[in-house]
Amino acid sequence: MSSTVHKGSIDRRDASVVLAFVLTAFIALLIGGFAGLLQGMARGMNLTLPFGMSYYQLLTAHGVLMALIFTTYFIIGFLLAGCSKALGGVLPSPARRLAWTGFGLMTAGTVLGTVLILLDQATVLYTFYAPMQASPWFYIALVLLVAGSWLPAFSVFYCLRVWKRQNPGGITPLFMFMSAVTMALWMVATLGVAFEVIALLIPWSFGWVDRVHVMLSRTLFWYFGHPLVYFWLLPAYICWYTVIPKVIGGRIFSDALARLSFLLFLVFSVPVGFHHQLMEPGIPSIWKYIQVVLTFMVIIPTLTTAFSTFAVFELRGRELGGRGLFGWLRLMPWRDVRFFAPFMGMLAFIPAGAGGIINASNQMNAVVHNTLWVTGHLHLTVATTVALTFFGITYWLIPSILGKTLTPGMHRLGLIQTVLWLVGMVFMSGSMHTVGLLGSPRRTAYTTYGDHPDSVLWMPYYVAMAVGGTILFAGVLLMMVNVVRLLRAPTGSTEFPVAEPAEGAAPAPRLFERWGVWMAVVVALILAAYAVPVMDMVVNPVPGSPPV
Ligand code: HAS
Ligand code: CU
Repeated sequence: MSSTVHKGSIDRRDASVVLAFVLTAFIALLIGGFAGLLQGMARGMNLTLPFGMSYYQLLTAHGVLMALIFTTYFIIGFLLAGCSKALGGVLPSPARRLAWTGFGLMTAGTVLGTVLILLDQATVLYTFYAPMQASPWFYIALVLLVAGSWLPAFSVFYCLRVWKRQNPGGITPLFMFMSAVTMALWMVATLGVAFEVIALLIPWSFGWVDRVHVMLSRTLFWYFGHPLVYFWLLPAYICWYTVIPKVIGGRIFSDALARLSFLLFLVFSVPVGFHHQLMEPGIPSIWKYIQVVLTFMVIIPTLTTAFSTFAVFELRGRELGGRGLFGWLRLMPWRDVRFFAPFMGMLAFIPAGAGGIINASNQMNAVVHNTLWVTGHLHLTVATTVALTFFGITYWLIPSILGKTLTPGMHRLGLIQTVLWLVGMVFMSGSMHTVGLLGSPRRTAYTTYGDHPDSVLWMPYYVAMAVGGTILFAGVLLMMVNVVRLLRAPTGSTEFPVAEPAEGAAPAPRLFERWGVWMAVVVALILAAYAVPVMDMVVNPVPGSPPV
């Protein structure tokens, strides 16, 4: 093997598969970002779209490439790298083979899906709600993407098994444990969307049946759609819990609390999809109420995460001599992009999460549902908190696995990229939130509502959104430059930062390693939240809808 010349933190073959996922993620970000730029201009500056494209077509491309493709590929690359690292820098061959096969399937799906969107055969937005109908091949592309992503999930589980065999009775390394929770969440969630696509949408789009059960398909979608957002967030949390403490020179605040938070996310992420359907008829209020209560349960692991991350900052800052209430904050490594980008992501999560609580409250949801407020919320959560953390990871991940140096110049470019992103987002997401409260609908190319004076009121915010979108696109371009520069960085070595737990901390309880118990709780809660209302939909079917 040629590892003598390879200076990366993980095996060269592992680095290749990780890089394949991460670079595909960034290609999706570039194309999806361009679609975002155009649609922002179309709306805010009356740009006529090229090639006879429609606003909705671009919006589909933007949503699919950013929310589904960029995230999933990046996450898989990051988790595989961490598992390799936890196994001493080399993945077991079956795990690597699974990852490559998954990459092939996913990429076939991604290419097919993107082509269909560009051909205007799949203008159904990223949630592909029925009765809007796409070409059947678009749904097949989705199946390839989802089923393909299960294979790298199996790689992570396989790594876990190998580690357990090598360390009988040991507590799984934190990174690997968190990766396995993330992938377990993904498996449970994607079963719902796979069922929706295979059992409902594909037969209907091929014309084998002429009507589709709209309510059931949307319910299955959101059974998947909410845990999806936690599938994006948990890898960012892996960085906050295990990487950031090391970057700032500290230790993990509490290994056991970190694991508990992840297990709570696993348990409470799935049985909550109705909070996206609060305004829909056909679901009895009591079930919406139960799912909203379960939704609010995720506030617990969220706040333990906020507490733990800031505790690490404070402990480290005080160790460095910080005094007073906030003196420690000054001593954080502000010029280190590995810290700065994710930290800004954390700050964004305060308004982002608070907005989520508003969304999930039935009465307030009536005000914000289907308005641009929700678009503002999703841009603060996934497109700021998660995206900035992923960017922060990229700055060390690429040079580390390739055996290159993260230069001071790269840090500087990274800081500029982060600031650009934040400024763009303040304009864009800020105006979206505000204009949403003023009643402007989301997913709407233009509205006059019969030239109601309100639509004049909305216009300045659309312009601000377009300005923000333009700044963000500059941020995407700079990120591409940064990725290319990372690939071409001088040979050397960059640490793969994974922190140790604080000294003297109690080990995690054995119960946390009992996967069977936790999966049983997951299944029980899902049944409690969904069994009755879904049975109700199936047993009392509405006539169903022909395609739109
Ligand atoms: Fe959400 C819609 C509810 C979190 C993503 N969400 C969306 C959509 C996306 C999305 C993509 O209930 C649009 C889907 C579509 O296209 O239709 N969301 C929530 C709730 C949370 C939440 C309750 N969302 C996320 C995350 C996402 C994400 C995370 C991506 C990564 N969301 C909703 C609802 C809708 C929705 C409804 C549907 C709306 C509709 O009508 O269509 C929670 O997880 C949030 C919990 C977070 C917190 C944090 C608050 C922070 C506090 C301060 C902490 C203090 C600190 C210390 C950190 C509770 C309270 C700071 C100290 C210093 C010194 C600075
Ligand atoms: Cu949700």
